[in-house]
Amino acid sequence: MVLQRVFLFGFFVWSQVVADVFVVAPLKGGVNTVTGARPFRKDLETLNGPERDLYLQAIAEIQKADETDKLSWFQLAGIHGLPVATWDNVAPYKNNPGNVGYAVHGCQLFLPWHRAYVLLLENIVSSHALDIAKRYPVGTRSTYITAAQNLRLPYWGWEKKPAVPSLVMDRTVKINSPNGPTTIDNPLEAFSFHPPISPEWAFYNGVDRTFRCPDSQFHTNYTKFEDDWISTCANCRKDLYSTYMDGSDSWPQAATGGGGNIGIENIHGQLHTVLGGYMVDIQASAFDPAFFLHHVNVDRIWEIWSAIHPTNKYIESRTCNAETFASPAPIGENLTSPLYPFHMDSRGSFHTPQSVHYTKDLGYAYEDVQDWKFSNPDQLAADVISRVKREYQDLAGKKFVSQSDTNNTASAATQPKRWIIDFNLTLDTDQSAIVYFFYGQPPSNPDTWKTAENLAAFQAIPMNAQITLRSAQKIIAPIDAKVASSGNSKAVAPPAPLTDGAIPQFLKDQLDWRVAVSNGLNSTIATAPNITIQVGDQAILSVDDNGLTKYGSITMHPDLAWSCTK
Ligand SMILES: [Cu+2]
Repeated sequence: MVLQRVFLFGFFVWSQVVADVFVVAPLKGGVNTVTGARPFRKDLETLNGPERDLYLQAIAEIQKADETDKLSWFQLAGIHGLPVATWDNVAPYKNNPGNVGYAVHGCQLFLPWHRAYVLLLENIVSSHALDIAKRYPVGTRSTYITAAQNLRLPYWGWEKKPAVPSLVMDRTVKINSPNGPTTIDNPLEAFSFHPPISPEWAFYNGVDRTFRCPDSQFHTNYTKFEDDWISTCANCRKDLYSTYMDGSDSWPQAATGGGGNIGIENIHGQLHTVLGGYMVDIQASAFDPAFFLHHVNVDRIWEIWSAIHPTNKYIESRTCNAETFASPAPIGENLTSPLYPFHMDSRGSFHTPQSVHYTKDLGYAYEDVQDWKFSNPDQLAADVISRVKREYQDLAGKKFVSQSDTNNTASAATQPKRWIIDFNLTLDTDQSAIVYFFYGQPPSNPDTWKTAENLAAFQAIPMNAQITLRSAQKIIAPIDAKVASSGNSKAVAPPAPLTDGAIPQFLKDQLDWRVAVSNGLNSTIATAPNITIQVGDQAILSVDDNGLTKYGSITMHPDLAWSCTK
């Protein structure tokens, strides 16, 4: 093993002694220090040959490592939530902290924290891969060593197509090992606890293997997952495209939502919720091998957004009302906030939002954002935008505004607008939830809600996500088209064209909502959720040559706010 374990022993009793600190360092292999070119974190679907062989074997080795080893899958996954335990000697902020891990959610630190977390696994995978490569026969050894040096963690590009890659689902995989071709248990399909899982996980008690979208026997039901993901994915693609192209320059809004932006964190929550099982529970999600595949993609989404918005102001100094294993609430958010428990150097300093801001400092890149090829950020932005437009051809040009609004563009008095639901949901549950908004009445069968013709918007909220009060803003689907196609007696088609002034009242009259909760096994309609809804509008100010849309500030209509318990 060539892991960067650093042992420092002071010569004097008063010198700082930091024993056995794991340093999360940028990988150097394959990095061109002259041009700045860095190996890609690849789409899992394109990972092949020696890199695929090494990656799968490395993950399998980490999963098999003894659970007392801090670099075992068990302990690495445990950093995020359960078990509530110290990692790398980073102490809890008080004795017996609540049921929390080190991970930060619902704050600006969400993206930087998870970037450091993914980099930690990348360090360990790289180290295993180099060891494994050296075991190959002389004839192929040098090829495998080069592959190991270039290996970075792959991602699951879940927004690219509504299907689960076979490498995520198959129970076994064929690889070329140092001893020749062989079949192994697929380490990306599940993690098996060993020794058996502790009773601390009441919900999962007795099930020693991670599962997804489970049936009543706690077996993964992929058919259900793929069906669900097809409809959710259509929604998240719109959210993502809108975040890239229509969203504001504001970093906090892009990261966590607000100002008409749903936020990358909320988009990421949809996969957690729909994949279900371990993934839906924030406290247990990191044990599922899909977690890191998912979070590499989330990291990629952040990287794409940053390239498109080169002048964004990263991290607004403020506090965030969240608590973690190592920090009491509220957490201070600024460029130098420590990202516990990830050590940046052998002296025991922690990574910060600043230290993980640029991938060029972290030894990896994504094919979508090849910064070293461009002499300035604007050229890079133009290249990334053209890639995004190609990837989202089906959505390009659709601005999610109402038809009547676009019809009104000729009028000097009105500007085209988009409409936003701003909601505050109070729900007493520790289950995951999905809140749906409809024009008129929802269909009676909750299973059809996600694909209902009169669906205006929906938002998935993972389990243990401070769900008792959750607010978000959703851009709603074009009003006229949805209402006209709903064929629902309760939804009344607006007098055409609906004037801007009449739309808020129309929405208040027409918007209905429901909340479905899930314990990971069954979905039920939530009891007694309370919601406060306001609608807002946002003028479309301009569309630049690249197709990037600028919006005005949101005008809320608080006089028409309504509150409701079901
Ligand atoms: Cu997380």
